[in-house]
Amino acid sequence: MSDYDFQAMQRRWRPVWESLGLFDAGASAGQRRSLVDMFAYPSGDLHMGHAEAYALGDAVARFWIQQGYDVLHPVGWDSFGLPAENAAIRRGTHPADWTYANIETQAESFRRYATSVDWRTRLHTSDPSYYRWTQWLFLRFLERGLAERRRAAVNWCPVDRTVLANEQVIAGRCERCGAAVTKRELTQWFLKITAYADQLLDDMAELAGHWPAPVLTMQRNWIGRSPGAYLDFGPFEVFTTRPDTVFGATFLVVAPDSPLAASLCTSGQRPAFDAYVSRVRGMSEIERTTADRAKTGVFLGAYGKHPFTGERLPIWAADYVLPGYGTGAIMAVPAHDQRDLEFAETFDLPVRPIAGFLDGLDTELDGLDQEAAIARVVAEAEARDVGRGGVTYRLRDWLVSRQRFWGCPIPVVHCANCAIVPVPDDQLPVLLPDLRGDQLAPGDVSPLAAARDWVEVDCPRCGGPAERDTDTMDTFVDSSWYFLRYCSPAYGEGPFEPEAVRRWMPVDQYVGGAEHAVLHLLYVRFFTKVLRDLGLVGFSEPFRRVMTQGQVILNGAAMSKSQGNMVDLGEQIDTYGVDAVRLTMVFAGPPEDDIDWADVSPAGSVRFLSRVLRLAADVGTTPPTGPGDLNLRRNTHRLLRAITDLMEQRRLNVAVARAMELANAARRAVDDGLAADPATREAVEALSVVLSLFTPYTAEEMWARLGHEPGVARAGWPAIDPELAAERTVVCALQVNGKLRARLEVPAGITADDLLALALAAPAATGRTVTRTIVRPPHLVNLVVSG
Ligand code: ANZ
Ligand code: ZN
Repeated sequence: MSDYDFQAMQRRWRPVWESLGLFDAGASAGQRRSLVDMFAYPSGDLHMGHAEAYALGDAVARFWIQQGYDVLHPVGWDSFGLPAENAAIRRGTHPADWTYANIETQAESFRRYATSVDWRTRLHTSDPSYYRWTQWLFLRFLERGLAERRRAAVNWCPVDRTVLANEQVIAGRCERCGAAVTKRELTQWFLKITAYADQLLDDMAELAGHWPAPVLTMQRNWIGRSPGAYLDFGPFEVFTTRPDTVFGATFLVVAPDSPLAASLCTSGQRPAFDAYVSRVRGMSEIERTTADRAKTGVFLGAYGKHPFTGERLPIWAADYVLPGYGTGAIMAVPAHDQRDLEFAETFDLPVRPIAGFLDGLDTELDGLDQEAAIARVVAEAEARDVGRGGVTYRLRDWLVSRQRFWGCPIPVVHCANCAIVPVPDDQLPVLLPDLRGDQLAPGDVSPLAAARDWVEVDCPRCGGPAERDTDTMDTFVDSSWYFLRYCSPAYGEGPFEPEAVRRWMPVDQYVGGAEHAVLHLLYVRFFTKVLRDLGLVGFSEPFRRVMTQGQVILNGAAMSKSQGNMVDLGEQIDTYGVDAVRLTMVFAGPPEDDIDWADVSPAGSVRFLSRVLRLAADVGTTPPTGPGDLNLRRNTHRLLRAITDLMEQRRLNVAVARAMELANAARRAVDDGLAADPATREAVEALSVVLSLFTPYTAEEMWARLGHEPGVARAGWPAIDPELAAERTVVCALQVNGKLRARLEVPAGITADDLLALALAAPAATGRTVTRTIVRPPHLVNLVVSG
């Protein structure tokens, strides 16, 4: 690494860049673009996952800057949350101490990592100047009836001692600590995301092709729209997706842990029912809905009435029916539904075949296909006033109360006279009291409840004695609107300055981890729609384009502290330098794929970077002379065109591969004695600009060696000469077992891989078993086939 002194480069260029204000939004007269990286949670220093995401996002932002766009690329911290609180309990300190110390550490690493962010945008969600507006927005939700306090069975993490949103329960376990989640009856705040279920689904149409398809699929499944019908069986309605099977219904089942079951149960069945319910309460939803579990349940002693036949149907309670879905009650159709069949077999209940079932409607419509039969039954139910077509969703309202300290206080007070009273806007923010250490230890209620002189206030409405709400908001509320705050981080008149949001939003490119597909990415979409309905923003979707990166893993396994297989970002940077780490991250593969750090080579990146530095030194500062080698010029412009397209498509790893080709071509020219040829200089200057997207220090160093003033980041994307860039094509012979079978027109500069792919896709090759290939780009491919 002798001539690749990354330490010296990192020391030299950082202060120079900072003094130039290279990345200030508004610094260019071009069209505006915004790129937002999912902001960091300040636990410890930046890690490999951050490094990957920031390398990818930064390459896109820097590409835009080179193209002359006026780019907003902000930076901030998602700085409320449990890890800070747990650290404060362990250390006897205040969560802010740990939080803001970590933020400083991360900010320093950020600067060293040389991302093109505008530091003037910097925000922290735990600053009162930020959470004041989180509270303000909560009150707007409350005014619109979109925030509601109600009693419900909620997910409870026994380790973190706080409730969790459904989205934070992964396979029955706490998303954060992995503990098995149980249920509790609590009065809690909910944001009514279900009111936006249809819009969240419908608006996905405009995201298709711009958001990763798996994210959209996960959101669609999470919202889980089921069209069907509500049918009236007397004491209650059921939800069914198969109203056409209603004549096969032989019994009814309700969720045991629902108020409905308790109210229906007769006194004779009460002891058995109570015993059953207490068994069910400790179970997770996952357990309850597992297929081929032995069926359990109790008869409630009550009966319902079939909406069409009037038949008396027994009502059971069974754990496979969940309280939170549909109406929490079903009609059981054992002839059509596997779970109902198993239940009928276990408890010896009738199974009624439903061939000819529509005879029950006394019509000529027997033999309809399923869709028509459903429509027929729904129409008939509506006509007889025993049901109606309807939709249900898997999506539940978003539970936002948390019984923890280090979060945004919920800005309401509870008054014996006036019930729930919002804290007036001009009294915001409701500041957190100064609690630390042991005072934060989780108990059955929020730690804030113990801060009596904070809790006890005068009612803003009647002046009588009242109490503050002692829960704090889910931190996902903080992160549902931060991208808007970036546009005017110091604004004091509202959550964001309308004009600034009009200028920069929605976000053109959002970058972050796919693990947020149904958490953050769904909540942000919901918030944006509510803000639109409040008249605060003029768009419905927050992010035009989303790029989700894979994980950095090691030897095929996820890195984790408990596994002891963490790769330390700081150590990698100390060994290989920032640029080599960044280049390795981007070059490893398509952005969405996982990177196995055992399979990549930061040392290889170092070798490449030292080669390009030498190349720049070889070209040096001498003014070029000579005619300008045409072949090299063609190659340079063709590669620049390819790199431009690849950057647009976010195929960043392939763009890097093309940059490496450009470096090789320039090196060959230098070795052939063309160091002073204008074509060589053009190639190496273009290479510096391209590399400034990925390896800013090395690119700046090259730029200096070529005799330029600092600031390669704003040198401008090289102009591509269309004539030089035009692909020349040549005719390639496709042979099969040595015999000419086809002539393919291919680009003169085609790679062996691309040429082989073309050949294999040709009609002459399809259906053959290729055992060996001979590829000589661009003129010949021979496929050896068997049989
Ligand atoms: C009768 C029937 C017959 C059903 C049949 C299905 C098939 P999705 O697609 O997930 O929406 N169901 C309704 N509420 C339920 C609850 N709270 N807990 C458990 N199961 C519930 O599923 C809807 C179907 O799941 C509904 O349609 C109902 O069973 C059941 F051949 O009604 B079906
Ligand atoms: Zn009052």
